[in-house]
Amino acid sequence: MISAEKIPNNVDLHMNKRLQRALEHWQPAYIQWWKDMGPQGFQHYHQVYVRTAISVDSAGWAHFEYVKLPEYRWGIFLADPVVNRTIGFGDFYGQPVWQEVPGEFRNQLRRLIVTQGDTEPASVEQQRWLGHRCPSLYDLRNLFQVNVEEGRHLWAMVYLLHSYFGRDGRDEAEDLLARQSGNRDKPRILDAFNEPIDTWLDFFMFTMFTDRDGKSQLLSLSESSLDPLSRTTRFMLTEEAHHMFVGETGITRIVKRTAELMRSEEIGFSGDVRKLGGIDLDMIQRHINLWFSLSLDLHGNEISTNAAAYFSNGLKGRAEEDKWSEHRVIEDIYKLEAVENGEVKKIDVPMRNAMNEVLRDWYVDDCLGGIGRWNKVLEDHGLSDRLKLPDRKFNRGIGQYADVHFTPDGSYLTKEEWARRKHEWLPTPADKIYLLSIMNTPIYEPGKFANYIAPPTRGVKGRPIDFEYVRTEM
Ligand code: BYC
Ligand code: FE
Ligand code: FE
Repeated sequence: MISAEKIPNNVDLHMNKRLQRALEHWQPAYIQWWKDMGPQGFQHYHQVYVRTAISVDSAGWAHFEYVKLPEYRWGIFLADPVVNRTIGFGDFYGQPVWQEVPGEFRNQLRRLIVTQGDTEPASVEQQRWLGHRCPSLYDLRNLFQVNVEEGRHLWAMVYLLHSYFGRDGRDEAEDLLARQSGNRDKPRILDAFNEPIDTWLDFFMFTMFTDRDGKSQLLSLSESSLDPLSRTTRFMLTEEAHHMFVGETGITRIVKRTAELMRSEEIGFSGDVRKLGGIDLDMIQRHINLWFSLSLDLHGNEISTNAAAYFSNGLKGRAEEDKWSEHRVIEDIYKLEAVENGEVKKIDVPMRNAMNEVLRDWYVDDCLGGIGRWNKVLEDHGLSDRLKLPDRKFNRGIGQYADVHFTPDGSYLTKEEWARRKHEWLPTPADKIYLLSIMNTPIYEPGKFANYIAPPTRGVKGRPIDFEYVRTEM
């Protein structure tokens, strides 16, 4: 068993024997979970060139070494405290932040932390087969980097549960390892985390769009009055940036390769990239439509009393709260596009009740930058095709638009029209079969890349692109 000294941390773990014991008890269950549900086939014989956080300063969390994945040193790190920090929003605006959980908000906070924590191992489970289909060693390493950090994010939430929620917290920490993505009896809490991620196109879309929901939610939790929650999520955000980098640049490289193949002489400049094992732009667009809409759902209902309570009580704020001019938000109104009797109209909602939608606005805006960069690649290759985000009413499963149907342009559709046409806009079973066919043979040779994706512009941490990012060691 790995001992507590091997848990890198900046929370003086050795000083808190009770917490140390609780974590030591949880740790073997975690490692067992990792072996059972983590990257399949990459546990014992492979060493991966990964970054391990060993402290929160910039030098400390960019420490790179080869490790076998189950021996990764999952640590506990809080961002440095902000001196004299005060509550930044809601009814307790201006009061000192909390170092302990107030009894009256215990259940709400536990629920937020559990929901956040549940997504982290869920994503590792969803991605556990991808290593067998990787487009290169560089990408394989990135997958595992994301996986170990999602594992660390689980540790971050378990640390809070063990430290601040006593017995209930310990039970919740165990349940986080008991639920399983896609399990019929014990599924993960939020919808998008129960879909398997079978292809690398899905993986890059997931890290682009769903990890970005991680960013919105972590930004809003980092505003929390519960200071340890704020500090934990602030540090998690530094890792989140890498996950979105993997997603955005992964799609950039696919788009680049597609653009090159479209103009290839071999297919008579016909654009039929599938003849060369490429991924056509329509298929890329269908996957954008899917993962963007699933990730919009993760922001919850447009009108939500939960969200209002979280805000009022100072538990969960808006992303970048300091950019807003007013922080109590008592009289403000949000103009929401609501559906009434099948018609879309603007209605007035008290802003506190619309906090999920306010965060979704921030999210949509944050997604747009990436789309712009993908389109720049198309433009640079002299192509007039463009990728775009679908309307936010498209393909929704949560909220106002869940029972009505819209095209990606936002036009209303009847149920029948939707059933007939949805495969024009969403990935089809044939798409999946095709993607699996071009990913069937993994590429484990350093410096080689599958034909559907361009190499990255640079390697990891100054290493060359053909560096042996994952090596086999018997
Ligand atoms: N699926 O009032 P509402 C990440 C439920 S991603 C299923 O809108 P609320 C990551 C809801 O639970 C970030 N159920 O709820 C990314 C509620 O149930 P009850 C994860 C859903 O609380 C990639 C009911 O509907 N972090 O980190 O305002 C890789 C009423 O809804 C869903 C967080 O989510 C759904 N999509 O909003 C790895 C932060 N949406 O009360 C990691 C913590 C709603 O009727 N969570 N429901 O039983 C929250 O802040 C909130 O729970 C939510 C939901 C924003 C998710
Ligand atoms: Fe995470
Ligand atoms: Fe992430």
